[in-house]
Amino acid sequence: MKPINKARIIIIGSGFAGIAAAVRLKQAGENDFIILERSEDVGGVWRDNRYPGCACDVESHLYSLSFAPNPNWSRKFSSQPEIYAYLQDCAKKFDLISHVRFRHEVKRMEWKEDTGEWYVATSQGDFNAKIVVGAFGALSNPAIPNLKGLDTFAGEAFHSSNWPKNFEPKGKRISVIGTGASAIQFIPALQPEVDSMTVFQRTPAWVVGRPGQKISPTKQKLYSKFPFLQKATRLGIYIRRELLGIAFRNPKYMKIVKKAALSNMYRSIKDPVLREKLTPDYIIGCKRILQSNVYYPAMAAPNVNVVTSGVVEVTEDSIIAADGTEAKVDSIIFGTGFQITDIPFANYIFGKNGQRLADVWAGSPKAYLGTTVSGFPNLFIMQGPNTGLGHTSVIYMIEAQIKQMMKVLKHMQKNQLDVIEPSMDAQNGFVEKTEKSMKGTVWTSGGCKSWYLDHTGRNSTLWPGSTFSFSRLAGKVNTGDYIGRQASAETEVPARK
Ligand code: N01
Repeated sequence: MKPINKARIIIIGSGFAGIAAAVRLKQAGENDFIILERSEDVGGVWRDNRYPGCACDVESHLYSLSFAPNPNWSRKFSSQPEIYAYLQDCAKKFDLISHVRFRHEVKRMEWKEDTGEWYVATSQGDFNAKIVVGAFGALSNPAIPNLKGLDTFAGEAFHSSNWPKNFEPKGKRISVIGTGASAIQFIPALQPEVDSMTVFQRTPAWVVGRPGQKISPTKQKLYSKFPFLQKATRLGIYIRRELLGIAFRNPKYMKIVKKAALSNMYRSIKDPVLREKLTPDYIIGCKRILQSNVYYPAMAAPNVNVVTSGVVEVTEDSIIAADGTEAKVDSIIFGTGFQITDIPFANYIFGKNGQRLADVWAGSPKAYLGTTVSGFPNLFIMQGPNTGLGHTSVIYMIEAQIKQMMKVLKHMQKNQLDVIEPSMDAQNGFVEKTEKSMKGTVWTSGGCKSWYLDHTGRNSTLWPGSTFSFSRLAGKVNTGDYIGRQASAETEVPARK
């Protein structure tokens, strides 16, 4: 295992977070970095998720990088190809491509205490770096249920994030498992094409309307000519979403949003039995609020059957539900989400004393400001624990995390520190405060079982406060919260204030 490559900083992943981190490093005059990308192109989840109907449910003028405004968004909620193209453009515009090592999948990372470096083994050779930015993405590894008999199924079976390029739904009997954020987008896109569709719904989702408003060319030109107009639009969306965030923390206000969701459903679903099947029994917002104008009409279509009983078995040509329903199908599509709290990357990261991140976390991830982990020096995890959101753009949180990272790097440089990590006390303090703020929110008291909660019942996924409160925390370095040292120092010394 001989390192063949060296860079001061390694960024893993070239999605939104990887690109944003790279740009900020460059802007600070740091050019000694490489980006390890397991795929053949930049773009992360927006490169991988190509299912029909794939779009963002946060407005593009907010769901984009603050330093790379795009006046040409053609829709309020852009579709996947446009977001993917935006990320490709950013990588070119900021001259990042030469930094990317494509088809380099990280297999293992080990912290070397003696040299104060990370050893990073990839599918195409080994690397050494002082600093690692883990921009692996929070939703990049699909979760597929381990269904009895799935390996005997003769047709196509795939996850929504691995949509086969040549998949032809026309005239087929399709089965969809899951009714989450992705499924509610591809179900309406497929429904008119297919012969029949059987949707296996475990828990119904609350779905509010989402007008697919186009942004007129005139408006795009105005944004281009007068950038402050675009900034004002972005700010308007940001404020509106932060106001909505207040209701997530005070579930009694969620009644207004529930009304909007019910009227969205009642507009399209006239059958009382189907209405009952599709009406959730938990407080809206407890699981991600979904947005679609076309989901309910598709679910009401005569070629769609909704089964509310769990799937127990798959045979060569059918799916069998717990209530005995058997649906003959040609293809199975899993809209079953991603591995969130048992994140695969934690299995291959080994910190101080050889401790594995997955063992330290034990399925309940904890980090200081969601970004750094005690015992794992010089590692910055983007979209780490408690940085997810239920109400607005995660790109804002990613940029706040990067702000913290840049401040820490500057602090290291100023104080001639080679190695830094948060103290365990600081990390515990952050986690405790976050948990306290989580109490009473719709995510913990909404009466649902969501992927935000880990196996201990703790919400280790979301940030419970406003995004500006996180940004304020991340915008400064509490030097007392970090432990720093020089690589050659024999004992650790607290970083100077
Ligand atoms: O996954 P999900 P997704 N048997 O977790 C069901 C982001 N996203 O891929 O609710 C049967 O939302 C599960 O049922 P239940 C966004 O953050 C963003 O759709 O657990 N069913 C649920 O219905 C989103 O939250 C955009 O009971 C099973 C579904 O599968 C995240 O990605 C667009 C099952 C999973 O829903 C994930 O979305 C799309 C089983 N064994 C996605 N296991 C934007 O626009 C799971 N389910 C930004």
